[in-house]
Parts: sequence; C-alpha cells; structure tokens
Amino acid sequence: MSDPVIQSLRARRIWDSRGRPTVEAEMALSDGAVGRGMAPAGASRGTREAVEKRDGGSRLGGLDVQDALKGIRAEIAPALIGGDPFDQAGLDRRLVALDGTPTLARLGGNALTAVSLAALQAAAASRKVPLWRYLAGDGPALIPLPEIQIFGGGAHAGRRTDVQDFMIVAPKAKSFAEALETTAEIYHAAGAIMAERGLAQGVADEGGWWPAFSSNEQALDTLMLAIERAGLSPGEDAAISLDVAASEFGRGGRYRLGLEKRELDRDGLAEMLIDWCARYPIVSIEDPFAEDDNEGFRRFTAAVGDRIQVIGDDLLVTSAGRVREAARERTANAVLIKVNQAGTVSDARAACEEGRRSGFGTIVSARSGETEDTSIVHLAVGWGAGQLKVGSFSRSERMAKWNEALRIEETLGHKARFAGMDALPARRRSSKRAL
Ligand code: 2PG
Ligand code: MG
Repeated sequence: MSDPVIQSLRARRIWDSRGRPTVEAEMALSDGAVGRGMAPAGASRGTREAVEKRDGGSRLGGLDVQDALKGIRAEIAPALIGGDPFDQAGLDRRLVALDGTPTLARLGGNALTAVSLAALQAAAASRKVPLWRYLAGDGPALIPLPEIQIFGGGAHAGRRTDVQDFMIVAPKAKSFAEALETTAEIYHAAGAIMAERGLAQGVADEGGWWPAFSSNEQALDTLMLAIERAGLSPGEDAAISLDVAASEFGRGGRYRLGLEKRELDRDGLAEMLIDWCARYPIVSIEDPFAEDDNEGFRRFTAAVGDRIQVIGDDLLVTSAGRVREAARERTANAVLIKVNQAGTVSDARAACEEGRRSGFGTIVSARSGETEDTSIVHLAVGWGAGQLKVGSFSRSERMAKWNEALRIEETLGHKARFAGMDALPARRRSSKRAL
C-alpha cells in the first residue's frame, strides 16, 4: 500500500484561554488519520517573533483571525494537498516560502504554527504512535524537569509586579509525578498565605496567584514562606526560577520598576538580581535584561552563568541563528523554545538542537494565551529538551499539559528517564567539575 498523502486542510476560529480568537488547523490524510494544530498567543512578546496575523478594526478588539483563516484556505491548503505529511521539514519550508516575508507577516505566524502542528499530529496519528514517540523515533525519550509558576505578574497580571513569573523547581524530585506533588503543596500553601494576609486576588493569566505585593522582593519572601509552610526546605526541596521579562519595562539600558516607583540602569538591575541570587535559592533567570540589551545579558551571564541558568526568551525568539550568536557572545546559557515564536515546528526544533549543540539548557514553553492542546509536552519529551514551562498549577489549559506529561511518564514505566536538575546547564558544568 502506498504511503498516505495530505487529503484536506481545514481552518477554523477557536478561542484561547483569555477568551480571544485564535487559529485551529485540521489536516486529514488519505488513510483517514487526522491531526489538529492550535496557535497559542503571547502577551509579553519579543519584537523579533513571527508576526501574528490579526484582522484589526474594532470588532473583538481587532484580534479576530479571519484573514489568517482565509490564507490557510486559499493559499496553504492548495499548496499542501497531495503532499507528503511525513516530510515535516519540507512542508515547513514550503510554508515559509509561501509566506515570503522574513517575519511571516503575510500569511501569519499563527496560521503557520497551527498548520505545521496539524501536519505533525496527523503524521503521528497515521503511524499510530503517540507524538512523543513519533518524534523520538528509536532514540531515548526524556521526561522534562517542570518549572511551575506560583505568582504571575508583569503583562499577565496588570503589572502588579515587575517580574513576570515567580516559579519553583523541585531539585529532589525523582520523577515528574513527584515534582508535581511538591508543586501542589507549595502552590496551595502560597494561596493560604495570600488569603490570610488579605492579598488573595484570584489568579493571573497562567493560573499563578495574582499578587498584591508592594515590592518584587515581597513576592520572593512570600515564596520562601510558602515553601516552608508546605513543610519543605527552600533550596533543597524547592528552588526558585524567575522570568523577569525585562523587555516589558526596560529599553536602552534603563529599567523602570513600576511597582517600586524607581528606575535602574543596567548596572543597578544587575546588582539587584545578583543580590537576589545570593539571598534566595535561585537556580534560573529568564530574560533578566531587555531584548535590546546584549551587554546586560553578557555581563550577567559572566557573573552568574557558572551556577545559574540564564535563559533567553525575547532575546533569542526560538531562532537557531540567534542561539548560535548567543553562544558565541556568551549572552545566555539557555534558550526558551516556543513553536509560535519561530512559526514552524521545524524551525523550533532547529533552535532546540542548536541550543543542545551549544551546551545550552533547552526549555520548551507554553504561551500566556493557551488552548487545550498538549503538543508541547510531546515536543519536550520527543526532542529530549530536558525542561518544560507551562505556567502555573491551576486552569485546565495548564493542567491538561502537566497531566499529559504524567501519562507519558506512566506509559514509559521503568524506562522513563527523568531529566531532573541535570537539565540545567550550570549544574552540568559544576557536576563535571566535581568529577
Ligand atoms: C514568557 C511567556 C510564558 P508570553 O514570557 O515566557 O510565560 O509569556 O506568552 O506572554 O510571552
Ligand atoms: Mg519569558
């Protein structure tokens, strides 16, 4: 029997976790296999990300995606139908060429992301294997270390804190399941503390507690208390990971901390963060400086990169070329991987592989605007990325992803290899030194 080909491609408008329109693509193959892809959406976006195509105008805040859907129906579908769904690289190249712009603005990064993921899902469905297995092939699968948000701030919570994500990782966890249990205890302890102090204001966009703090440090102190309240030891059982998302409050080497009503220059911000690293059990910091501040990143990585993971998100925008540059200039030692920043699965994979070649930590990440889609969990496992960032520990668009990882871990049984803290680049270096 000949290999199946792409038979149809449909596009529809669905709604994301913020109740905003987004693109869903559904691809059917000639053997009956069907795959679906959904585009997530960021709120704190890097300026070099693939551009989302939105209709503009006044309806739905200008955020509708009818033009992106039209592009899929009128241009992408005719170009792909009859083609090979298993040649993901070729299909993604075709999508990028069809768009024809460097930022994917014409057909839209959201349209391309949905179609690229739909093709990947359809191919795995046709082979009758889970997506993670389809991606890993005969190679080993790696269960990632989760980093999980406890407080959400920045662009995800009306800028109630300047730092966007206050997260924890569980250094002692021997499995994904154990890491989630540790997180659950801390998440609920943090909620109880907020309620007692009259600080409980619901949850932010990614399900973390919406903070009503008067300084960024108060969030760190409360996180420490929550770890202790959960009967755990800060640093040993639970370590801290931050996404500063500094592009949101800094430009040209100057940073405005709105919550604390003060402005810092590059050195001032570095001093504050280095001081936090000395006083709190911080193991990872994402976007400590703005995307236009290579010098800030370089100096910070030189100062703490031997013991702390320094992640480029807005800085590297899931681009293999920018990861290469960062490795050369030592501006970071880890890269966040978001399919919709790159626009296709293959370009995201290339950035992940470039990260691995450079000895970087690689973290597959969700967006603040999400859907029920769990593909990213499969990408993290199948690509052996080692780390996974999905947001917090509530709201089903987040929990669907954590729960999917539990299922994969269970399927692998005793063959499951949990990445643990070795996934952090700084750890890898220091454990080598210790040998
Ligand atoms: C980030 C992401 C996820 P957004 O900055 O890493 O937390 O946020 O999707 O809004 O860019
Ligand atoms: Mg980020």
